[in-house]
Amino acid sequence: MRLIRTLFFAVTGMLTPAMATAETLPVIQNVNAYECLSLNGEWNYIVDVQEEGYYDYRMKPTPWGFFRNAKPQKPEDLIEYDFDKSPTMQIPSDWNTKDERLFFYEGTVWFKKSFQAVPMQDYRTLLYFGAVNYDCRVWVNGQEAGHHVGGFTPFNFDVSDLLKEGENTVIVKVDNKRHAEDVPTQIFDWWNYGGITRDVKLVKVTPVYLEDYSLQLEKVKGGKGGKMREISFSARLNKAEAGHEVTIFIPELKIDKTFTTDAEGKIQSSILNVQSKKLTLWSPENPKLYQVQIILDNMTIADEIGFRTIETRDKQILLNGQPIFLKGISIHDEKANGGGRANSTEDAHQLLSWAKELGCNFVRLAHYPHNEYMVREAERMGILVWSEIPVYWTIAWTNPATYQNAQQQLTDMISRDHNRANVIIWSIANETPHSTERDNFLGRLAQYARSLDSTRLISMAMEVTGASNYLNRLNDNMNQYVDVVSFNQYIGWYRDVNDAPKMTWEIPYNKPVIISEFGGGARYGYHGDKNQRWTEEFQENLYRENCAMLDKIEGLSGTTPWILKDFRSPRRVLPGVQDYYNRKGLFSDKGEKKKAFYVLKQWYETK
Ligand code: GCB
Repeated sequence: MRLIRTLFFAVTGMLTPAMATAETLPVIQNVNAYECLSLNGEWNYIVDVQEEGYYDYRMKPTPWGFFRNAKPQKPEDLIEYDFDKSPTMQIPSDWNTKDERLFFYEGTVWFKKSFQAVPMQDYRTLLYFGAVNYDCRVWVNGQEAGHHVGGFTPFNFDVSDLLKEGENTVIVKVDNKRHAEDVPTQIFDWWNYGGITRDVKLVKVTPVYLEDYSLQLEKVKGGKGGKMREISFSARLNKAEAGHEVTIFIPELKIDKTFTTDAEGKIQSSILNVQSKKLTLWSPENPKLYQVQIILDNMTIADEIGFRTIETRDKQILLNGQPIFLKGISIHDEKANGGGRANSTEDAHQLLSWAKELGCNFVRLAHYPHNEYMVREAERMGILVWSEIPVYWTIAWTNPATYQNAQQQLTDMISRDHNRANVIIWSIANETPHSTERDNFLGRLAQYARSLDSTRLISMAMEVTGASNYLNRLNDNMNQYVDVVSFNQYIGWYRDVNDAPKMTWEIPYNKPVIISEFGGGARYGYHGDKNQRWTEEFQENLYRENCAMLDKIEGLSGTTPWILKDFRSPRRVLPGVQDYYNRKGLFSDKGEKKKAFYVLKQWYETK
C-alpha cells in the first residue's frame, strides 16, 4: 500500500505552503465511528455585508480575500480586517440567535478556526461539516478546500494535502442569501438560520476506507413462517480497488462473514442468513439495535443497526408485515425552548419526548433533513421517521442546476441515514404547484430516490386541488411515483372555517394515505370563544373537528399534524400574536402545552 503523509491533531512545527487543492467526496457513512478532532467551539467571525472579503471593487473574485487571513508584515501594510480581533461565536450554531445584530441578517459571514496538527503516516484527513446554511466556501491554510451548496446535508473534503505541521487555519465563508433557483427557493415558512449549524470535525481515515455500507433486512418471500431471514449487506470503498477484505461481525446474531471487494471496490449485495427466531425486529414497542462491526483491512467501524421491513399492501402500511397506523407530528429542526437551530442529543430528546407524550410513534422531520442526532435519538426511542428534502413551494422546475441541487441533497440525505431502521419514508417535496415541468422534475427525482434505496417508501406532501359540495378530491399526477399518497389540508384555518363536519374525501388511488399537515394557530394563554381566531379554544375545536373528519377517510394510514411547537418564521408578523412565530404548535415556543395537545393525544389513544 502506498504510504501517504498526512497530519493529525496537536503539536507544533514549521509552516510550508501547500500547493495541492482538496477534493469533494461522497459523504462518509457513519462519520462518528472514526477517530475525529472536533472543530466545534469558539470561531472568530466577520460580518461581510458587501462581500468585501471575496470580491474586489469591480465585483471580481480577489486573490487578496479574507481567506488569506493576512497580517501586516511591515508598519505601512494596509490590511482592513483581522480575524483574531473579531468577535467569537460558538459553533455549531446559527448567527441569528447568537448575535442580536444578526437576527434578520441574510448575507455573508466569515468564520475562522485555528488548530494544531501533527504529521502521521498512513492516514488521510477529511474535513467534515454536518451542515452549513446555505452556500459555503472553505479554505485550509489559504488554499481552497471546496465549495458546497445546500443548508441541511453533510459534506466532506479530503484536506490531507492542505494541512501542515503546527498551527493550521480553516476559514469558512457562509452566505445564506435566498435565490429563486435555490433549494429551497426564495420563499419558505421557516427561519433562514445562517451559519455553521452542525458539527465540524477532522476525520482520520485510511487511504482506502469504507465510503458506504448498507445492512437491510429482506422482506419475507412466499408468505410467513419461514425459518430463516435474510439480511443483505453491501459496501463501497472510496477507491475502485479489488481484493480488500471486508468482514461483517454481529456477535449477537453469530454473523461473522468476510467478503472481498470487486474491481469497482464494492461488495455487491450479499446475503447473510439468520434464524428467524433469533432475530428481534426493530419496532416502536421494542426498538432493538444490534451492535455491528464492519472491519476493512485493519480498521473497525462500529455501528448500531436495527432490522425491520416496511412495505405497503393496497391502502395499508406494513411494518414487519403488520398494518400500522402512523401516529405522527411534524417537527422543525429548532430547539425546544427559545428557538435557534437544534444540534444535540439533548435537543432531540426534548422534542421527541414531547412527541412521545402526545402518543406518537412517528414524526415528520419537515421540511429538510434534520440533524443526525434527531434521527439517531428517534431510532433509540422507537419513533419512525419521515425525512424530507427542501423542494418546497415554487422551485425553478426547468433549471437543470436546481434539479442537480435537489438530487444532490436527496443523495446526501439518503447516504447519511439509509442504515437507520426508523427512517421509513423519503419525501421528495412539499406543496408544489401542478405543471408538466414540475411532474418531470419530481418524477425524475422520485425514480432517482428509488434507485438509491428501494427498501423504503417514497412520498411527498401534495395538496388537495378539487373541492365542490363539500367533497374534496385529491388529483395529482405524482400519485404514480409515490408509495404513499400524502397531502396537506387546512380546513378550519385557511379554508372552510366552519365546515369540517360536512366534509368528505375522495382519494382515488389504491395506496395508503397520510395527512401530512393539518392545524391552525393559537397563542398560548389566549383564551376565548371557539370561534375566536388565535385562542387555544379555536385551535382545540379545529383539532376536534379535523380528527372526526379524518376518521372518515378510507385508507387513512397516518397523520402528521402541523406542528409540534411554535417555530420562528419571518412570514408571521402579526404583533402581539405571532411576533415572528408560526403559532400552529401544540406546544408554545417555550414548551407550554396548548389545549389542542390533549385533543390529539386522546385521538391517538383510539388508534
Ligand atoms: C404549509 C406548509 C408549512 C407551513 C404551514 C402553515 O402548508 O407546508 O411549511 O408552515 O402550511 O403554517 O401555513
